[in-house]
Amino acid sequence: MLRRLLLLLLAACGGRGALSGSPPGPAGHSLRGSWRLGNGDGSVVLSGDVPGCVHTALLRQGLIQDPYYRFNDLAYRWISLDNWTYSRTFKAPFDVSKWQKVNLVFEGVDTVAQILINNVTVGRTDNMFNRYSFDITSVIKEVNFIEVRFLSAISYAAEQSRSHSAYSVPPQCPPPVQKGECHVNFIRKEQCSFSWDWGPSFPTQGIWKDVRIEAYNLCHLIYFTLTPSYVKSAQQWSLEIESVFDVVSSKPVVGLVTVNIPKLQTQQTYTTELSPGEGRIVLLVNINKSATVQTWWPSGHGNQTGYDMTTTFNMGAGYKIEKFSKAYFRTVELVEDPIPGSPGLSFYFRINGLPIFIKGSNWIPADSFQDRVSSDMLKLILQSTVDANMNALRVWGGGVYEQDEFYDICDELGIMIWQDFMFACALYPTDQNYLESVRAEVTHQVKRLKSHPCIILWSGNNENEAAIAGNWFSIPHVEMKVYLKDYVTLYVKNIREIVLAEDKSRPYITSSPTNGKESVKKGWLSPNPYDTHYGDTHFYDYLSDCWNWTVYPKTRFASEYGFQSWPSFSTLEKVSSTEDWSYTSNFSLHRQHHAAGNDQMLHQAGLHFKLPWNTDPLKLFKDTIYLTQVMQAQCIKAETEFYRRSQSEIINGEGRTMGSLYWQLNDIWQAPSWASLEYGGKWKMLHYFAQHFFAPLLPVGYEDDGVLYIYGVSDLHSDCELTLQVSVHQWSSMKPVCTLAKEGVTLKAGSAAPIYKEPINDLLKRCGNCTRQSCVVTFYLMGKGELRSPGNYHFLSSLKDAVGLEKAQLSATISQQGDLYAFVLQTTAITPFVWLDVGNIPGRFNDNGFLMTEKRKVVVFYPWEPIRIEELEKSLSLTSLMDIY
Ligand code: BMA
Repeated sequence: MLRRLLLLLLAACGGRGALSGSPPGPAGHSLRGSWRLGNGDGSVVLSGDVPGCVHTALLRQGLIQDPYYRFNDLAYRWISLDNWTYSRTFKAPFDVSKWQKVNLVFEGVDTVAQILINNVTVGRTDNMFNRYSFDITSVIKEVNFIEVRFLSAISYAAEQSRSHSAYSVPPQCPPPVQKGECHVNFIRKEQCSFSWDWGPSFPTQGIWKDVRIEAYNLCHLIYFTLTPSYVKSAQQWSLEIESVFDVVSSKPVVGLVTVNIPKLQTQQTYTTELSPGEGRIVLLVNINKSATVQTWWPSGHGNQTGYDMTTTFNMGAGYKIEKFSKAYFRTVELVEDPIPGSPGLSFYFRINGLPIFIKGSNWIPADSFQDRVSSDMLKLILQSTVDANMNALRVWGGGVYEQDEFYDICDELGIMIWQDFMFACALYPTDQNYLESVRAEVTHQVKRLKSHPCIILWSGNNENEAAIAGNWFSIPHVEMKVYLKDYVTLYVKNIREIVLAEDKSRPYITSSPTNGKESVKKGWLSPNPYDTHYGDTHFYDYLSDCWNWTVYPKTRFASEYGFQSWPSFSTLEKVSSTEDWSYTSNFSLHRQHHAAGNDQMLHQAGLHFKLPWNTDPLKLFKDTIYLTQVMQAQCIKAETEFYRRSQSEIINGEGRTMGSLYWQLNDIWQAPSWASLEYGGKWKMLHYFAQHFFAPLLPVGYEDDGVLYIYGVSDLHSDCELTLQVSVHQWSSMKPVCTLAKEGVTLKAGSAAPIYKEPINDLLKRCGNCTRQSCVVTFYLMGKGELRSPGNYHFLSSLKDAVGLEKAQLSATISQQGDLYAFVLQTTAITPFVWLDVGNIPGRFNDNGFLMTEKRKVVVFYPWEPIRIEELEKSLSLTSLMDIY
């Protein structure tokens, strides 16, 4: 939003009167476009786009292949080890002598660079997340030569680590399986760009955001932010408008500011005075009490209403700025209160006064090369987020603070954002230069992002409290003190202080996972940040049986948990060649960045399924991919359903789980990972499952001590009267052996409660000749009108032990219906995990990966681009569990 505002502002004032006597408003001129790019010794010279990076420039010029192809991440390591220079000439777009101040503004430089204009060094950069503004008033001429001389991020990080000689700041290097670079914690750059356990090492260099010249007299608006608040005593909304100016005038600048929100019948005018230097205007606009304010709600809970608003600054001497923005109204509270019957504290979010169960996932960078993350791609992934019934994402601390458009879309779609600061899985230095750089970064990012209603939380880092508590880096006890001190210095005395000063409207936590207030009590570092009685937890266990809910922590808030799977063959095919297409190829090993990951997937799958077997190696590879996706979807279903059904109860002091964010939403490249969306946006089976297990109304089945329980889970705002339908099928027959309808089930708004209970033995007896191996239980909830839950099921045994499951004849006929396509599926027997795959055709189904107990089912395909029915017919492959043996 802010970027849009700035552009509007520049458009409104840009260049106006610039060539006449005394220009009133500022002038702006972007230096986007084609630059000259050369490597350290001048042996490689090409043109490169700004915004952009060296890798994508080389790729566009055909000087390298797709960096994601096969083993190219290793082959192209030289690119990041070299020191590149971007340069160009440009004409001053205006008569520079007419302006009091001319700045060179970089919205983002990646990362370490010296900036020269006409051979004069005008500044240096060392932080990818900072915004840099250099005063070039005395340097700029009519025709100019600008150079941005980069130093390799890898060499810089190594050098910084070497010169930090007093004590080491671990980890030195990532584990070898990640094939990455060392000392990333010494550079303020996307931490996963030096490799991660799901991503390649591509430490980019480049000007990754806009760069422009800004010229002004008098004063210039740098930041403009809106923060809503609700004053309970007055029962009134107000809006804090903060404007930060650079004032170049030697005298105070007096002006009039008018704020107008027509739909809320609110218009106010203020007299303001800016003193020379950096000036701030903070205005509090009280919203007309007779207007009804529609609040902004998370997806699934209401509309995302925003109000058009105009702010006009009349700063004298004809200097007028008009800003058009959207004002949103919502409150957020992180509730950490005692819970009767439970030690510890709650940990949940209240939005507009309503406790909301957080459903979603964790966001990582959508590409190693940020300039390839298009707005179309963001829209697609974020739309897929709400389409899967999610209402939140955590922007994880090892990536980047996302581009403005990301947050704009989240505002519009109602996706709540848990925003980490960019520190992850490491200890960090706190020397003066480093801290200053971080302080500037945090100040900038909070100012840039705080107007977004989607952001509901600031969080200091990813897992760094846990790293100290668990002594991940084997620091001898006697040396620990300095690291504890550094931790508090960074996340509490600096980051937290800045956040509290800049934004009082949202909660701040120091880390994830953390024990929240309890960690604060323990000097900000808990001995066990994974404590289920406090704060949030991360939980990973690849060895235990994932269908067994008793292995999961009954936590207050599950902010990370997950299992890996392989992306589909059509996605892998683009970056591999024939010899790579097996589960144990060098390629398959190379793309797996998590030690033993490929084995863990087979181990987990093997607990409940027979592993695929085929003499055709390609079929075997595809079937194995399919089974890893089945395993992942089923595991995360079990775990998420456990968290959702734990929201209203306390058992042995644990429970009241109010959030489930699985790890991870999206992929950075084509490789095995925890993601539910593949690189490019294709839905894995898990994402289709998420649509069900995150449904607003859901029945959840599980067993405890030989008893089947069904819970009702509701995110609805009112209590509802429901009928629970339970059916039992023999695997060998499509006709249920028994059905049962339980009427008059009431489920309270925003709660989970047991609605059905039956000992398994009774159920088996009641339903003819059922055994655990021969039968399966399915169920759904039905309410008044359209209200209906998705269907759910409970397996009574592992499917590898199932008796009566047949290889079904499964077929599909496709017909076009407007922009959509209907797939009529027919089967001859009960079919578990039916999977429709249309290869590279972009789009998604309305359902997939399901258990088919009916003979016929219609599935709808939503294409993301116009396609022809013949292409769908040609690309379609149907797979189900029994097809892989
Ligand atoms: C979590 C994350 C990431 C990692 C994931 C899977 O701890 O914070 O660091 O990718 O686990 O290992």
